Amino acid sequence: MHLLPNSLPGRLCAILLVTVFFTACNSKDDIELPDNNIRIRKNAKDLSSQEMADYVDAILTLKATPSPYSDTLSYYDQFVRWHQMAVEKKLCTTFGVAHANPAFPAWHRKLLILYEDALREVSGLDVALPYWDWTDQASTDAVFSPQLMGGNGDPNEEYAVMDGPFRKDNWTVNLFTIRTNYIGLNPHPWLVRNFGATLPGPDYPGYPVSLPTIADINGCLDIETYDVEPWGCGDGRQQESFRFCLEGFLQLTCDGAQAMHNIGHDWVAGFFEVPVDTVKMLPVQAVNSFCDSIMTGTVPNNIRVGSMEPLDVSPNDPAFFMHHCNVDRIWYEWQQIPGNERKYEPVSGAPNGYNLTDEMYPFDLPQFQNRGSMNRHGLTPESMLSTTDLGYDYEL
Ligand SMILES: [Cu+2]
Repeated sequence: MHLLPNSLPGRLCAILLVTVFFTACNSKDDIELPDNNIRIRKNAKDLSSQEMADYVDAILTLKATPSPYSDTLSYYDQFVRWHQMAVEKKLCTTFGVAHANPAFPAWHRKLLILYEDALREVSGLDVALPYWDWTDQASTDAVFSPQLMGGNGDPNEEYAVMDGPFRKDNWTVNLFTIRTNYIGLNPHPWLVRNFGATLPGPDYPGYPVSLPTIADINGCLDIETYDVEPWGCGDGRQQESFRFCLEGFLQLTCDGAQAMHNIGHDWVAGFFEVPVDTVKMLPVQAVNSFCDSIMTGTVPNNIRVGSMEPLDVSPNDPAFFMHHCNVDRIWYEWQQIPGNERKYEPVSGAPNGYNLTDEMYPFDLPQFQNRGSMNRHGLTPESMLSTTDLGYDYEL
């Protein structure tokens, strides 16, 4: 257990804390959380109206609170940035820790537990993350109701979200994609959604988009192996690795048709066309802060995508966290099968960030070690294997 904070003031504060028997100690290393009971993450449709209101209010408070990890971001946007940093690293190194590799479920479990802790910290309420069961229409209806995430975008407003707590005039998007094939396709500083909409052709996305079914999920749960080499995006071996199956890449190249987690992003975001200008393709560029390089490319200037589509900044839409809570729940369900409890491959020998005891980027960066709360739950895939150790369970 690493309970002592890293900084000297933090350590003095911790010693003082013990000395004066829990007299208030206001170091930023010690966040106050409502209680230490095990939290139950429920299906969104089973939340009471009060639980829905508390969850939404906590998210809005998080957006209005400065990040304790950065001088320039809100606490909510810090989560978007962490996700983007993981993608930036992958764009520069051909591997990263968050996607298309064995740590995908563990990396996102880490992001979610930090997010849940942050919501509890800023609200003072014992908030548990609710999940969106893609196969349950009542769950979909609850998630995208005005009481939770708000609904589909308005076709007359380029599919801007116009209802609910995260509507256009009440929620600002501050971080934009650096993925070369998406820069310019989601320029809106508000949320955009066009549920289930697809476009033909090889890109954006070029395949039908529908939510995963119970059979799809059971197909993944039946797979006994956690992951297999080459530790990337499925290569026609979707049924050989639980992680391939859950993440939802169907091909080694990561292109083409998608399933499960990946297609959930596609479904919420949607794809659409806007009137064509005389210039057909737009040159685009953005800076990748991981390798300090300029990402360049060209994109069709008449294609737009919703906020959940550009992978790096997809947490801009708070529905991201309800989607990923369901991904986490499916991993949890798989872990309940006898023999699967602590399964994880690879233990060692793969690129750094993939292995059981590797620390996960960017949570391991020194600049994010200023609070004990970053390390409370550990930084490795191994430390993410038991939800009970992390303080929560799922109501299935
Ligand atoms: Cu992700």
